[in-house]
Amino acid sequence: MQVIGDTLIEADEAFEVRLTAVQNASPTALTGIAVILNDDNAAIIFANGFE
Ligand SMILES: [Ca+2]
Repeated sequence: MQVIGDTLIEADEAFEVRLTAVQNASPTALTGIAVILNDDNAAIIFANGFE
């Protein structure tokens, strides 16, 4: 699966993939959950006099 990255700070996102009516294999149905973790960080800016 291709992931197109960006630099926006976003919440983690999840989606579910269901395989049904699988033939010639078992189990015949599968469910998986994928999570896209945010990998962007907020910049921390220090103003004079603050740390
Ligand atoms: Ca992002």
